[in-house]
Amino acid sequence: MSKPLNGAVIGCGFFAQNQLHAWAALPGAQIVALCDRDPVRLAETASRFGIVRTYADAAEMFVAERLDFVDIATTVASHRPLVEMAAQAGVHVICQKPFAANMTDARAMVAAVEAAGKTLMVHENFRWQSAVRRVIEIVRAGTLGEVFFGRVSFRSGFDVFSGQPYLAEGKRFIIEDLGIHTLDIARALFGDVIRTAATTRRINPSINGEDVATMLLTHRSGATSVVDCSYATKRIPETFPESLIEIDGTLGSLRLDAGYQLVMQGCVEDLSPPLLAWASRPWHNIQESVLIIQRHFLECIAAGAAPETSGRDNLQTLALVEAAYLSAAEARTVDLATL
Ligand code: NAD
Ligand code: 89V
Repeated sequence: MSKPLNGAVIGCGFFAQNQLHAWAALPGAQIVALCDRDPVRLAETASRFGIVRTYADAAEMFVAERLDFVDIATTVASHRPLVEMAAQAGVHVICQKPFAANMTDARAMVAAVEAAGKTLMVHENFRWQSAVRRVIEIVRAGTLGEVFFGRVSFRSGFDVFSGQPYLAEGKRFIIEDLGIHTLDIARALFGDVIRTAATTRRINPSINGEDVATMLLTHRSGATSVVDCSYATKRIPETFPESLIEIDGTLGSLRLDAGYQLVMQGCVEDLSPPLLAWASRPWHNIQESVLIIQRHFLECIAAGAAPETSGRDNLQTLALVEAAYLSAAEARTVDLATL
């Protein structure tokens, strides 16, 4: 067996804990260093995962450590400088979503890592959730024939603000944070998009951004899809954090219903994700996808292949986010080629 890759995680906040649990479960990697500018989070996380070498400053870490890869788990404002620093240091990179604050930054980040000849993957994990993955495999196998309609829907009243208070503060909220995942699922299922039209609303008065968005996508394949998301939906039972899917094709239809129930051609298949030892409900669906995407990253490095959710691929998802905001702001259809 080849030697595990040496990695470092930058950002020891809310979500990085999942990434660190997943790394601990993957024999192909070992996390040898941690970085966070918050000393309390850094010390607590280092002690939780038994990681001895810690840094408050990423630049110092890149000088001091011999790394194969870095896993950037900070919020979006720091992504461009950290990705460029990693490219300069000549290491493979994983960067959390949203990959960048705008298309200019995103393109520069992709170019920097490509110039370094290293692998860049965006931690765009929703398309790696096992139930969603099963639906993607069915569509890609052609079982439904030519797909002409799809819907990817995420509607919830779950309090995401207690774990991630910054989500209530930004001018942008649901499309940039959550819609980005469901738009990416739509791309994985139906292919790239040529134009979109979107509406947004803010229902919760105590946050700054939009918490409801509805997006109509025209895919290059000819399929039309609706991607809708809401954190203002009081529903019983609560379905957080499930993405519900409907697809119509020329040979058949399917639905991924609440409770991870796949309904296809009159049959029901239970796609409930496993509860990993370190996971907790209702997050276990997302937590499993973290393990799967990080395993995919290691497999791609070993094979010298581009990750499915590479930085370059993610430019298309990010463009959809930008197009949705532009469409909603100007009440018009946006052609993706203009971005
Ligand atoms: P958080 O605020 O809890 O944690 C971020 C940490 O990064 C903080 O501890 C902060 O001190 C540190 N940090 C910021 N800039 C830094 C820098 N330049 N150098 C060193 N440390 C720095 O945020 P979070 O909720 O963990 O979210 C982190 C990212 O993960 C966000 O981009 C968010 O959108 C994403 N996220 C993804 C998923 C998913 O399923 N893929 C789920 C939740 C959050
Ligand atoms: O997956 C995420 O990016 C999270 C959440 C599911 C809460 O939207 O921020």
